[in-house]
Amino acid sequence: MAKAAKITAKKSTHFSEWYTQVVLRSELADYAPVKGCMVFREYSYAMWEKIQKYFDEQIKKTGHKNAYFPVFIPEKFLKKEAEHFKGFVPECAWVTVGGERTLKERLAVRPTSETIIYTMFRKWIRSWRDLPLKLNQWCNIVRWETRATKPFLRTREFLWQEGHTAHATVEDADTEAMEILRIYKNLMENLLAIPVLVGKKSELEKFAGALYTVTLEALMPDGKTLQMGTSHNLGQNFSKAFKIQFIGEDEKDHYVWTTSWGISTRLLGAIVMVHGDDKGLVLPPRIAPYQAVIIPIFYKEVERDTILNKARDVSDTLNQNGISATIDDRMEYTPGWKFNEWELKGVPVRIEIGPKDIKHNRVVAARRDTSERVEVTEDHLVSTIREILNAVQDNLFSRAREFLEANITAEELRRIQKGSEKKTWVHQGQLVLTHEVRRKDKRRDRRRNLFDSIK
Ligand code: 86X
Repeated sequence: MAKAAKITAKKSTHFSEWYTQVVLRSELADYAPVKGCMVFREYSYAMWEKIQKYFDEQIKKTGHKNAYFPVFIPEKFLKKEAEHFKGFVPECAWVTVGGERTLKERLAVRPTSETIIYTMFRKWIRSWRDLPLKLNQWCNIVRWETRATKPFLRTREFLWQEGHTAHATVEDADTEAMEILRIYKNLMENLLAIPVLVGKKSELEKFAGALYTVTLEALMPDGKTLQMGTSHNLGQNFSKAFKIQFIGEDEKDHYVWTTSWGISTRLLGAIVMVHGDDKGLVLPPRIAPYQAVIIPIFYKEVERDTILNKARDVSDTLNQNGISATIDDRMEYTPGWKFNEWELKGVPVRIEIGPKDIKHNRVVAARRDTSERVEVTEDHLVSTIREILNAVQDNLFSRAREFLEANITAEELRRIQKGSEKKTWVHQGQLVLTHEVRRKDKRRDRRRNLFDSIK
């Protein structure tokens, strides 16, 4: 029998090695035979699809539509925005040859799509009736990283969504940037069970092309923060560079106000880091490809058919009731071996069915997060498993929130408030502005209350 993959590095002492082992051995991802690139294997891609489904529904509800723009960006487009992209250009990958011909103008492989999308916005936007224009694109992104690669966290190619919107007023752009933040925060907290702090970047840290940049940051177990998502009010910086004007109701020409925002497959790395333990992945039920794994346990051949049939019944019942379950009926592995494997893969609930359980019309359910085992009578199968899944989801979020709150001190908050910190945070729904921002930008200050309500 094959030896079960095991995590040997300890999360508390060898965090980086632990992370890599978990990602590879749980079969979330693999290194690709291309430097700096990774393969999103089916187990992690299923999670990305859940993120896509959730976010897609939310943005459709708020009036956004999906579109797709070219992966090749002519160099002159990026040059138009030289000021805003300063510092980024070394990160671009370039196509210089097509077929056998050297190109007259080299093409960047999409590092972000502002320039190509705003080139089209210029063509499409004519009057105030065309606004707001709210588009989103799901795509891959290439950035020529030179630092060490980490699956999901830093690779030369990754997947994301980028939203790009155009509005008639700065207030509309503010509202848009804030609405997306709220969707992001809900996604991170309710789906991924990761608490985040929302904060406005300092003038130094914001995207150079933005009026302001707001990000959602999570605290990782090694004490570092990870940027989970970002939303920019780009002001009129891009509309001026790309000449995106509309005729207002006042019949005068105005430049539009734009926003852009994104989340990426980096979120999958955050799930691993925040919730995983020394046995491997621990997946929040709402993002887990399988919420329950059913393991039939039999000692004699005669028990086999009865138990497998029961396992199928249980699986069908759960799946019909919206709980995604799978049976591990592989004959070549022992139940103990399977327990380890599915713990490594972080499945929230394991359901064991043995001869005694059949006799008593019950199954045994084991929680991945607490290792707690309970007997579940068949009559209450669906409701009990549903309760357990909710309990796991809640517990993972509470654990992560306690860690965050234990590690952000009142003193830190005061330091931030005094303005010695570069970042400004929204903590517990309360925006904490730095002294610098307050003093320098009165207009922004007037609009500050918009952000106070983010919960
Ligand atoms: C900044 C800005 C913005 C849409 C987001 O943060 C969310 C989604 N875009 C992205 N950024 C760049 O503009 C950029 C540009 C080039 Cl040319 C590059 F090579 C790397 C970049 N990285 C970030």
